[in-house]
Amino acid sequence: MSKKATIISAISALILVVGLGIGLQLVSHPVRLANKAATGSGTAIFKLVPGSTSIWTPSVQSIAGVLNTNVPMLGYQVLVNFTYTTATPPASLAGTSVTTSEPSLNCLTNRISIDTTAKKYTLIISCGTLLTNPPTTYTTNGLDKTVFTFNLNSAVAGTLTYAFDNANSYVTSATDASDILAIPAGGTYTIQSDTTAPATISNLAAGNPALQSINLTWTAPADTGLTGKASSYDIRYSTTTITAANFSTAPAVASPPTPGAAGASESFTITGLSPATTYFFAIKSADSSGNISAISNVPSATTINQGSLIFNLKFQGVSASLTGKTVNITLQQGATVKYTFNNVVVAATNGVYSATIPNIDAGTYDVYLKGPASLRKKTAGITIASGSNTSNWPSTPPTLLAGDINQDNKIDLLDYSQLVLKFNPGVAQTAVEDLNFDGKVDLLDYSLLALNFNPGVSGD
Ligand SMILES: [Ca+2]
Ligand SMILES: [Ca+2]
Ligand SMILES: [Ca+2]
Repeated sequence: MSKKATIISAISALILVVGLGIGLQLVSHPVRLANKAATGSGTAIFKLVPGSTSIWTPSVQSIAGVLNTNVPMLGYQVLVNFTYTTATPPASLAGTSVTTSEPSLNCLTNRISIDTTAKKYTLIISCGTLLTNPPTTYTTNGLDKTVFTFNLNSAVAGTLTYAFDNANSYVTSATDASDILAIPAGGTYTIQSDTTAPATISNLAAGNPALQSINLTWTAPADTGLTGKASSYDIRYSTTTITAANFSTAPAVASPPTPGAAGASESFTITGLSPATTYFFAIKSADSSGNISAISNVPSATTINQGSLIFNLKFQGVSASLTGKTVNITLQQGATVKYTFNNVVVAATNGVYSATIPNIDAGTYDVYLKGPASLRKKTAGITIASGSNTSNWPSTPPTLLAGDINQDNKIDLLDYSQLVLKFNPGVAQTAVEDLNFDGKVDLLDYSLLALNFNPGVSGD
C-alpha cells in the first residue's frame, strides 16, 4: 500500500466519518513523511469551506494503514492523524558481481532492474574510475528506465556504488507526486578485472604452399569477458621451430587478422616468404585486458621450389624484329622430358627473340628450342633457381637453323621438294617455306636450305 493510497483513503474516511455535507479543501499538501520508514504517522489539515463542493472524488481503495478515526474539529479545520505503511521498496539492484573489464561494456545492462511501478526514484550511481560514460556519477529518474547502462574503462577493476537520493525520490500515484516513500538502500557491485587469457589455439594448420606464401587456418578461441572472444592475434613464423621460450623473438606477421567469434574458422596467408624454405608457425591471442594465451601448436610447411626459364634465340637469316613468332620448347633432364611448351610466342628486339616461362621446378635442364621450320637446338645445363628471375642462359643467343620445312628435324630432299613447290620469286605469300620470314619464297630461302642441307643428320 502506498502512502498516497493511504492519504487518499484517509481523506475518504474523513469524508465518510464527518459527513458534514460541505466540501473539504486541502490546506497543507503534500504530507511529507520520514524517509526510509516502513511505517509512520502523519498529519493532514483540511479546511472546511461551507457551501463549497468537495474537490476530492474519493476513490475506492483499500487501506493497509490504520486511520486515527478520532478526528477533532478545530473551527474550520479538520486535523487528521493517521499512520501508514509504506509500499515495498524496490527490489535491490539485481546482480552482485560482474566479472569483466571489456571496454565499452554495458556493465549494468540487464543487471539493474528496479520496480518502478507507480514509484519514482532518483538513482545516483558512482562508478569512480570504472566509468567512462558518464565520467564518474550518473543520476537518472527511475521512472523512465529500469535498466541503466554505463561504459567501463578497459581493464579497470573496482567498486561501483549506487544509492538513492532521498530528497528527490518519490512515490507517484496517479497524478500526485509529492509524497516521499521509503527509500531503498544503496549497494555496490564489485567489478573484477579479467585475468583469464583466451583459450589456447590447438588446431593451427599450415598449407597451400606457394612460391613465397603459406596459408594458415585455425579456430578462433573463446575468452572470458562478455565478448567471449579474443581481441587480437600474434602470429609468428620462423625457419626453426618455435617454442614458448623463443616465440617473442620469431618474426611477427605485420597485420594479423582481427579475431572472429569463438569457434569461427580463421584463415590467413603469410606472404613474403622465401621459396623452397620450410617455415614453422605459431599463434597466440590476447583479450582486451591484455591477457595473452599460451602458444598454439606449431605446424610447419615448405614453400614450393620453382623458378622461371628465361631464354632467347635467333632465327637463322632473320634480323628483323618480327611479331607473333613462336617456338616449341622442351626441358629435359637426361632423356626424361620434364616440360613441353608448344607455340610459345617470343618477343623480338633487333632480331633476338626471347620469352620467360614461369613455374618451373628448380633444377638443371637441357632446353630444346624448335622453330616452325628449323632444326631443334639444344642448350645444355640451364639451371633454374627457386624464385629467381635469372638463369645461366648463354649470353650469345643460340641460332635455330632454317630449312626443316616438314618438321622431321632433318634438312634434306623432302624439305627441298616442298620449297620448290612454293618457290615463286616476287610473289608475296605466307608459307612455312618462307624460311627468312620476309613474306616471299625465293632464292633467299633456297640459299638457307642449301646452307643447312645435310641428309641423314638430325638436329639436336
Ligand atoms: Ca579474458
Ligand atoms: Ca625435314
Ligand atoms: Ca623468304
